[in-house]
Amino acid sequence: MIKNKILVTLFAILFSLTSLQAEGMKCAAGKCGASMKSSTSDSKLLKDMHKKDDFKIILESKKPLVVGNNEIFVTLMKNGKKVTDAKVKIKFFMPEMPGMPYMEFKEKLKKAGDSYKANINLSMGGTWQYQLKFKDSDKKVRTVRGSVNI
Ligand SMILES: [Cu+2]
Repeated sequence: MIKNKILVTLFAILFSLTSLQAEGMKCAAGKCGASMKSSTSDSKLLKDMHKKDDFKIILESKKPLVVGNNEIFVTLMKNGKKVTDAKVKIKFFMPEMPGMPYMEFKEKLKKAGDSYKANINLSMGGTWQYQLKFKDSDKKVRTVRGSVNI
């Protein structure tokens, strides 16, 4: 049991380090996720933009994020065109903290017009990290990471 706990903690640390690194790289390239958040960030509206290979990935919510259920939308663009036939999934997770186990919520997104939609349940306030994976017709799985605060 203790061994399991240590493993989970190690994974949590690894995940945080990986996302920190990704964040740093984005910022270094002058495409800092934070700077792209508009002045609405106070109201906790999600609006994150990522770039990966030829893809531009936009995550957004139409309502402020809350503890509980949230609808989020993902739009994939490739060379300025919307990609509407990809497989997209997302995982929100919070590392283990004192008195609180590791938590995660996973969901496959469904098509919603030219975008994709997911219903995400965030069970507590704080910082949630996310990992979005998508697979286009070239079958390659691409991953982007970020975080939200609620
Ligand atoms: Cu927590």
